This record gives sequence, C-alpha cells and structure tokens, in this order.
Amino acid sequence: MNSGNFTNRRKVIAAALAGGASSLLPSWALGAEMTNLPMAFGERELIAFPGKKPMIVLTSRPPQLETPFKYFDNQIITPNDEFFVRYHMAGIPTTINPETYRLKIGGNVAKPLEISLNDLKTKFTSQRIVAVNQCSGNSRGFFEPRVNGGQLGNGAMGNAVWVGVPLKEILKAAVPGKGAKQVSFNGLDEPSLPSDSDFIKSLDIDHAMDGDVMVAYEMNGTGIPFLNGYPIKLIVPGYYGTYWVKHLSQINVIDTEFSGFWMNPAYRIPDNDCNCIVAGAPPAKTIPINQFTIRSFITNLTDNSTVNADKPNLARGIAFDAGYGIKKVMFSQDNGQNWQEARLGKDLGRFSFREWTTEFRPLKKGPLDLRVRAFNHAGQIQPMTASWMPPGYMRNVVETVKVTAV
Ligand SMILES: Nc1nc2c(c(=O)[nH]1)N[C@H]1C(S)=C(S)[C@@H](COP(=O)(O)O)O[C@H]1N2
Ligand SMILES: [Mo]
Repeated sequence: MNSGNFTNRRKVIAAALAGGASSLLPSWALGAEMTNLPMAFGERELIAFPGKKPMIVLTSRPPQLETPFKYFDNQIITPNDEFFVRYHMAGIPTTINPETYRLKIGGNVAKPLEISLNDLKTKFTSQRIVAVNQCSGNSRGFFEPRVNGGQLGNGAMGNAVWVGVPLKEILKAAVPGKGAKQVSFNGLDEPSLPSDSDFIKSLDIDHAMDGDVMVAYEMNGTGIPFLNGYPIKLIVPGYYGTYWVKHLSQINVIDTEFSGFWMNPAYRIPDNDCNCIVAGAPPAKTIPINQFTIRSFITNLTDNSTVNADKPNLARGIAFDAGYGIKKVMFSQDNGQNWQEARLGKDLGRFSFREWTTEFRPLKKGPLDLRVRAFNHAGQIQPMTASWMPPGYMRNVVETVKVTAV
C-alpha cells in the first residue's frame, strides 16, 4: 500500500481517532470484535485502522495498536498491515507531503543539511537490515505485581526488512564538530498540551555512527506505513522501539547528554546486572533503556490447545535477541524438567526473528506445560523466573503454554 493513501482516508482515521464509531457509545456496544489477552482484565477491542488489519486497541487517540499474537505464526517477517503501532501524544501528523518533506541535520555540525526524500534515496548508498522492533513495555501486562502503563500482551513487537541510509553516512556528510557527544532525534508529532514534552530521543555519537543505525524509507519492500512513521523512521537494531523515531524530521549533533523528558526521567531502567529491583524496594539508580533481552515464544500452540497423545506433534515459534545471534532454542513439554533441542530455521540476520521448530510426543495424557528457552552467542540465556521493575519494561522469562494431550 502507498502510505500517502492515509490522507485520502481522512474520514476513516478521523472516526478511528475519535475513539471508534462515536464518542456516544463504546464500540463494543456496537458489536466490535473482541479478544482476550491471557491476563486479568485482558478483554480488548479489535479495530482495523487505515492500512492495518484488525488489531488490539490499547488507545485510539493516539493510535496504540497491538498485534494479535496468532499473526506471528504465519511468517517470520511481520507484514506491514499487522505491525504494532505506538505513539505517545495525540498530536500526530495526518497529512505529509513527500515532495516538500525535509530531514534537517543541525547542531554541532560544519555543514547543516536539509535532505529531500528523493536525495535520501538517490544520493546516498542504501542498506538493508532485517530487524525486530519491540516496545520497551511489550508484555507489561504480565508483570506481577502489576505496574502502571499500557497493559500489553506479547504483541508490541514485529520483524521487518528495512531499507534506508546508514545514519553514519548522513552524519558524515554534515561533518560533526569536535566535542560531539550525542545525537538527538525528533519527529513530526507534537504534544497536544503545552505541559507535555515533545518526543525527542538521543543516542551516543559512537552508537549513531556504528553503521547499523539507519534512516529507513522502506519497510518490507514498500513505503513505511503512515502509522509506523511515514515517510522515514530511525532504525536502531537490537534496541527498544523507543529510539526508533517515526516521521523523523530533525537530527541534532550535541555536545552534552540530552536530558529531555523522554530520556530522563522516562524510559530508564535500574542500573544493575538484572536491570531489576525487588517490588516495593526503594528505586535504584537508573540508566536509559537500551538493548533487548533474549526472548523466545511458541507461536503455533496456545493455552487451551489440544495435542495428540499418540503421535508426534509440531511445536514452532520464534526467538530473538539484541543482535548477538540465537545459538540454540530448547523445548520442554514437562514444565522444564527435560529439554530437547529445536531446529533453527533460516538465518535472516542477527537482528531478525529466528524461526525454530521441533516435534514432541506427549509423555502422558492430560495437561502439559510447554516451555521454550533461547540461548545466544554472547552466553545470554532466558531466565526461568521473571524479574521486576517499576515501569514494566524488558519483560523476559521462559514462557509457558498450557496444552492438553488427548
Ligand atoms: N515520532 C515518534 N516516534 C516514536 C514514538 C512516538 O511517540 N513518536 N514512539 C516510539 C516507541 S516507544 C515505539 S515502541 C516505536 C513503535 O514503532 P511503531 O509504531 O512503528 O511500531 O516508535 C517509537 N517512535
Ligand atoms: Mo515503546
């Protein structure tokens, strides 16, 4: 789909942004499709926004849409119309003119730049990276004790093929000055209240220049969907989605550590080995959230699935990490007492979802606790128990799916 279509569908989005069918009646009263996340108070509406399939609605203004988990079983690359959407403030752009769009590079640079989309696509060398985008708060709804914030299931993540220009090349063209410490990134969206802070993020200059961070203009072979950041977005492989600034319009090279609200106090994690605290303990010293933890999921079986007790059954899913590369995935049908090694699917790159499959013959009839555990090349192993932190970021634990063998 051409993302520009968004503007031709103004009425649809206007209705959607107003909160579904109208502000008079909740949309479930009008027969909206519903789904249940596997958590207390997990009932959610499914609504199709422009360019999207029916998605789990967290908020409709701004749109915050979670991918129904069953979609992850269909393919390793998450299609654009199934990709989750997250925004912080209601002032999101509704029309963008690709002809007049400019990406501005300023701050401590010798040559400030204003780059058109056409120049971005034709005057720089392009690169392609398959990478997972995952929200810091993915799976927050499973935190125990529960925490404030969007009560997400496991669907605030997706894996896409990104094409764009390495940020390094753009920065080199602007010639960062001596003393450059960080680079800040702003998009077209604006706070709707004067008391809110504009969504601006920053990366250390060395990270910004690492060659993996890029300004993408293509997602899965087509333009970036409007709600995912049309026409360009920052891709920060292996890092949480909060850094993946959408509708990217201003890049500044700065001599200080950027201290805007969305870097401090927002999006910070305890500065210790587990990035965690004991619930109720005093808050720890914090650092900005950064790389993904290692995770894996079963996608083809869900709680309440039945499997065949008399023959081998297929289990299948995905694993990913911050880019060290998945080394192996282990599978258990007895709640983690015994493990078997799964087969890994095609390697699409170290930042991508990695498919895994295995067959299992149930040891007994009745309930089985299926578990899946990933290991990476940096020696990271998924923990058997989940840790806790107040903002509910970086959820990670060996997942359990409860099925019945009949
Ligand atoms: N301009 C802008 N970019 C943004 C945000 C935002 O609110 N505004 N939210 C960030 C967060 S927290 C996430 S998780 C990702 C989500 O990307 P997606 O909506 O394309 O899935 O966008 C990031 N980029
Ligand atoms: Mo996020």
